[in-house]
Amino acid sequence: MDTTFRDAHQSLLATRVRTYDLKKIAPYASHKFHNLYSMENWGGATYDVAMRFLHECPWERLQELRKRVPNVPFQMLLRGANAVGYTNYPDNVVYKFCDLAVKNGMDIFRVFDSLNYLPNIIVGMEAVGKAGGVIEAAISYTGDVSNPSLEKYNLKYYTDLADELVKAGTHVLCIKDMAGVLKPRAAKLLITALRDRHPDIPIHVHTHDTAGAGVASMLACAEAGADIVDVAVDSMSGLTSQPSMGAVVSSVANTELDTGIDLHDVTEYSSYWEQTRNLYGPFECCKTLKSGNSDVYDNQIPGGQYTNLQFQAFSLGLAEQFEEVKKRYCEANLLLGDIPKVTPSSKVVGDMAQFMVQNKLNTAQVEDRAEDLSLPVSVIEYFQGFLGEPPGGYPEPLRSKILGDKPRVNGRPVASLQPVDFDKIKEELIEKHGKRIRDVDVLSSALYPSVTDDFLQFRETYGPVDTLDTTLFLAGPKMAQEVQVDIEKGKTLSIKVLAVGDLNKNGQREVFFELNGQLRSVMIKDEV
Ligand code: 3PY
Ligand code: ZN
Repeated sequence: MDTTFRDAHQSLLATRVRTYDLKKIAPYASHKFHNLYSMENWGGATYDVAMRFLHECPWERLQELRKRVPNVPFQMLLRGANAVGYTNYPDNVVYKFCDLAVKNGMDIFRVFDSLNYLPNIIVGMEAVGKAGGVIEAAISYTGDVSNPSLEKYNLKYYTDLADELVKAGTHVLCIKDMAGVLKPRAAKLLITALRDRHPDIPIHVHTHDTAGAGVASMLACAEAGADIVDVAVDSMSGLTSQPSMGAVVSSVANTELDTGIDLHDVTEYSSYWEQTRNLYGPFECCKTLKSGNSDVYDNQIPGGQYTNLQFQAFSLGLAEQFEEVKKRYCEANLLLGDIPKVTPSSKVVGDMAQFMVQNKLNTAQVEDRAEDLSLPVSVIEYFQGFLGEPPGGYPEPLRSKILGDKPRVNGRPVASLQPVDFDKIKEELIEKHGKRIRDVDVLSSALYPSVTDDFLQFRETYGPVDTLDTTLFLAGPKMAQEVQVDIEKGKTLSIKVLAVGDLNKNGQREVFFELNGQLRSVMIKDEV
């Protein structure tokens, strides 16, 4: 599977790659990589970021890509009962989401739960199945099955969970190594065990290359009987992204695992992405992340979160603080019960780690003073059971000390939630934004109410900014530069900024420009 259109840029460029740039290369991918198992191009953080930061509709991205790639299965990441959000939604939201996703062109849904909590995974699986999608249930990999002293997440833990997922009807079984901690020897042990137990189920492995061993691990998986591994095109691979497509393709060329992909095509594809990546300089992880980091084997921070935490620490001028956060992250994980760490459980561990750093607390101090600390909301909610149940249960007496008499949820967190009333949301949206509200807007609003409101408002005010090229979108036009904007097929606007007036008493400036040769002006709030 090629992850370039989703996880690679989620991990390296803060999920900022725009539909504009995906659309341009989609036909090439369709022609040259028609024998991919799938292209991952949707879900995870892309849904939220598309609306919140790119001011574009995630559903239109899916539709546009589908038009350009009719022949390669599309794959997305579904966070189980969290769909493409950060919190549990009532089941009817997850069902509706999957239904619309299939209708808009999605094929394969990788479904996971951040605590490997089976009831949450099963909600997602059932929703995908009902919608007619391909169910790829994922086990989030944590620990190290090649280290006999780490007993909690041993081979039996994974094979038991795999048995449950197969019994629940998954079409494909995925090992989701979200931090990149599946070492080659562990990969061989794990995939061999799964292959022996389930000879017929397709096995798909996902990893991140944070330590630098990703290619070796994916080769080990393939040799042990995995059917599909995840890679990103070379120029969007490595570090916290997936291992390199070109490296994997070349390593298995002329063997029985030959992918049939031509390395020259990978190189050409990579060159497009190399140039495109340059457009997203402000979001580039490489500003701070310069090399592989094998400390991920200790801290197990997932790819996207690794770059985020590092970026946060560096932008506060506290580079040394990142070392401290990573140490506390390990401790916070153990305090919370040694859990899989992936959205949103990784946020709980990250929030706890940062809280410990800011308040200069170690594990013993947290345990001693738990009743009196103002812990982050995410941590309290985790202990209340809002995410689901962690493997092996909650650590006690810490949980009781933290919660006191706060309510606790037993079992599946949303089992008692009222279904969302989509008709009511639609009415409210029409009242605010007019009649052009579509079902996909209603669903966006059920998932992200205020982000969707802002997105719809922005679109009404400024029009579809996804037609602007990326430099123009991120940096704006230079004075006297003539820019072309294709608003629809055969309709191009030519815009040239001519002059910017003085600041008036309302904090605005008059901007003079030419639109298709006609002089125009507009008042714009000065935000500098
Ligand atoms: C996501 O949930 O967005 C992830 O990529 C998890 O690994
Ligand atoms: Zn990932």
